[in-house]
Amino acid sequence: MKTQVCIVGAGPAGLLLGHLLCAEGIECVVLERRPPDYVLGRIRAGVLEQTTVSLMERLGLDARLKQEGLVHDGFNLADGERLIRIDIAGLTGKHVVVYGQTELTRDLMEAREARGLEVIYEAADVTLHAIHSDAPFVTYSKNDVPQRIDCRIVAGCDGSHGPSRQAIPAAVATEYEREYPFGWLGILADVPPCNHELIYANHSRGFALASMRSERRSRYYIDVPLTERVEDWPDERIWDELAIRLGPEAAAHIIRGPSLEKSIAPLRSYVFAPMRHGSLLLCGDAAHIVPPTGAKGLNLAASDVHYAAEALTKFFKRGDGEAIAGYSSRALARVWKAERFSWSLTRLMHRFPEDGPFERAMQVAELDYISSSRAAQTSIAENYVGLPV
Ligand code: RFL
Ligand code: PHB
Repeated sequence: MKTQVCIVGAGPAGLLLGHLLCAEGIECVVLERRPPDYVLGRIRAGVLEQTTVSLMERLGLDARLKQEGLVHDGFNLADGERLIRIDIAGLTGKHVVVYGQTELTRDLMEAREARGLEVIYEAADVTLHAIHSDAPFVTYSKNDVPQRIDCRIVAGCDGSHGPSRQAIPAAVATEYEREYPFGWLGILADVPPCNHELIYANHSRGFALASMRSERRSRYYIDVPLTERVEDWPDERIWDELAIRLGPEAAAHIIRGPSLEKSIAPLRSYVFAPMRHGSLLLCGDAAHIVPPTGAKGLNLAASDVHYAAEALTKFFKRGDGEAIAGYSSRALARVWKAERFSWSLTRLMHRFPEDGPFERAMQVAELDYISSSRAAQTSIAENYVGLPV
């Protein structure tokens, strides 16, 4: 088979890129290792920046997002004693939209036939070849039959463990990494949220987040040491812990229910640079990971794809090779700012095991400063709502 762009991975990055290229009349094929139901079963992000919403709008795939997405004008930081509201709308004139990654992925998946986007699911042993050249190709097997796709560009949208990043020689890249000594234990339940806006809490027993997917479906997280296992956390133990960490005001409104999903995700900051090598562009988690504290992962995948689609359109329509060459530095400029924000919010809102009284005093002072400074709140709000692309 021959195409212009071979996209590896049909998560949000791969599907968004596929749709944007189709809309520009650029040929592409998406290869995904998993079956569609598996992709939709992953419970992940919940908060969309305006940039991500705008991409769905541009594609004309935002009907359900508009109808079911919850517009949030603010969120809250709790520190045991007080609740600091960050008035995103008042401070930036913008808002975020609560709409699950699962739903966004479903919208992109359901539109593929109508838009002529070819996605090959259950593609095994995907391998990239000759990415340093102008004639790369990708091999895989489907139902045990070996296949080959010749293309001009490969887009690596295959998440943090995919083969794309690994195809780039270590000698030409730099990896930046920070691991955190805890993970987030998440619970999804069909109960109304305890608050109409998100609450991020820093409690002496640890971090907690009250989030949601809809007015009837809640998503909560607590941080746990990496040694913990989901089996150690029956639902009631999680609800008890949430009630303590989120504080009495929120606890009074927590409605408990059986978990639909429960999992532990380790926290990590990671950047792989550059995000392009020869004819391979990396987008989304394939190139970077942020801890979920800033709700930036999916949104960064969307902004990468925005830059990639723009570069590929210039390249295929006008033969502009510079656009491809400039992709990595454009994308990384935004990535690093999101890395900084996610790292600093993680630092502020979690109790690190190695912290002593000084580090805790710094957290208290910073929360105190944020609660009393419009400038500090504006800085948080403009990062949370998403920096311009
Ligand atoms: P994905 O979603 O991992 O998709 C990659 C796809 O590539 C496929 N793949 C392969 N395909 C072919 N061959 C191979 N060998 C392959 N290997 C892998 C995979 O099956 C998959 O379908 O990456 P993408 O598209 O870059 O999207 C990134 C986002 O998924 C991720 O950043 C976010 O979910 C992160 N994240 C959040 N982001 C936000 O913007 N806001 C949030 O509120 C938010 N909350 C979260 C999160 C991530 C979490 N976890 C579980 C890490 C909350 C959590 C708990
Ligand atoms: C979520 O609802 O899953 C969620 C919300 C905000 C975050 C991370 C995750 O910062």
